[in-house]
Amino acid sequence: MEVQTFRAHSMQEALQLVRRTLGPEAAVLQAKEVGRGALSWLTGAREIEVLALSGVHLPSRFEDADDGPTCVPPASRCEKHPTEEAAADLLVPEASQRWDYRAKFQADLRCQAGDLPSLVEQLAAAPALPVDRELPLPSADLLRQMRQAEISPDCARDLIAQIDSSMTDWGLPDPPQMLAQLQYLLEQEIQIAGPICLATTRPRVVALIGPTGVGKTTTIAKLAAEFRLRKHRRVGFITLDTYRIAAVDQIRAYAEVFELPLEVVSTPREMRIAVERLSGLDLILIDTAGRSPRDEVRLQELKSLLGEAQPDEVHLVLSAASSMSSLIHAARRFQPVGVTAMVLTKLDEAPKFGGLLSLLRDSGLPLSYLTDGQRVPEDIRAAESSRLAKMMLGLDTIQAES
Ligand SMILES: Nc1nc2c(ncn2[C@@H]2O[C@H](COP(=O)(O)OP(=O)(O)OP(=O)(O)O)[C@@H](O)[C@H]2O)c(=O)[nH]1
Ligand SMILES: [Mg+2]
Repeated sequence: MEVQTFRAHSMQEALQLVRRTLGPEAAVLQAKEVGRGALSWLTGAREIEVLALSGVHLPSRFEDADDGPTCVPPASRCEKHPTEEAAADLLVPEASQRWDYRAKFQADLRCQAGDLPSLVEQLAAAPALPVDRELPLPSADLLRQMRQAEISPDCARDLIAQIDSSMTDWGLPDPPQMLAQLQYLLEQEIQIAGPICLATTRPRVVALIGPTGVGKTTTIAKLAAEFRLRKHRRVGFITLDTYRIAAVDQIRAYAEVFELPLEVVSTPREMRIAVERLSGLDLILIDTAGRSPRDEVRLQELKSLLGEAQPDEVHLVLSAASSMSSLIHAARRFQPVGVTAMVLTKLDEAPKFGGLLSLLRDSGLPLSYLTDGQRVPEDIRAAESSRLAKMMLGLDTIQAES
């Protein structure tokens, strides 16, 4: 008795194949839909796979109990773990030693119906996209690793496809080589704006914008400390944040600590005057009020106020700890304000970084700085693609500072 596997385009074809090969008495053990070809996970091609064997007689469950054959009943989940009710249903008259297949079928149905709620729960709890069993093992492992790092299913599949096509001439796929290739592809995708580069003849005007509470003012303080204390450049602040109580006090405190001039502006005219006043400096950092990405009116207002300052760089500040959908939405909404680069803050609060790939792809923005803590000036660094690629894959983490 040998179990054989048959594959065909349809169930009908598969059964014909079984009959032709094993004869009319062949019994089908299992039939399922599977992917067709090595790249089925990409192409979506499907076919039917049937497991069949000959040389045994498997009775039909629909045979009449009186006429049915005397045989050992097929094993079922209900028999292994019978509930009291199902066990009662499965009782067979010992004298006849016959199996009541009709009763057994009904018991099985009841058992399976009882399983339905837990199956539904399992499906709901299952990851959105199970690892494709049809993938060759190294690719499946890589896909699993990307999903654990929270790289979106679309991005992960796309990266696997790129790896497959780039490695076709390399012989058998080698897992470390594939991981290195994945890291390389990610590094290529991460665009880097580079840190703020000061001009020699006039001040560099740099504005930070973004949603509320993402760390704009703190990042401005970190940048000011870097240029003022470490690079000994002349730095000044302009703040547009006259909306939030204590917002001006917050930046004024930093201005006093670093001994920097501060201009508070709330109208386009005041903005022109403030920029003029600070024109002898090397760097003018503009702090802005946090804005809801949904508030179109405030975003327009921000755009027109910033327009008066004619900034060289507008950095969109986003917290890496926010949900990916809100980050993508915020980036889309703020971009028309004239964003030139993106700062990612609160990396220390984000559990995983793989999702950031979707944000970078969607926005197309280059990264300027990454911040990973509240300490001024320590917790900031210029964005670097190789480290971020490792972080996205879960191969590097942010060490929590005490
Ligand atoms: N963990 C962590 N906290 C940060 C980071 N950057 C800023 N924060 C904290 O985030 C909070 C808000 O920071 P702010 O700089 O006031 O944020 P903001 O974007 O200026 O806020 P609004 O002006 O109100 O829109 C503060 O408690 C900061 O200390 C960071 O990289 N990591
Ligand atoms: Mg602020």
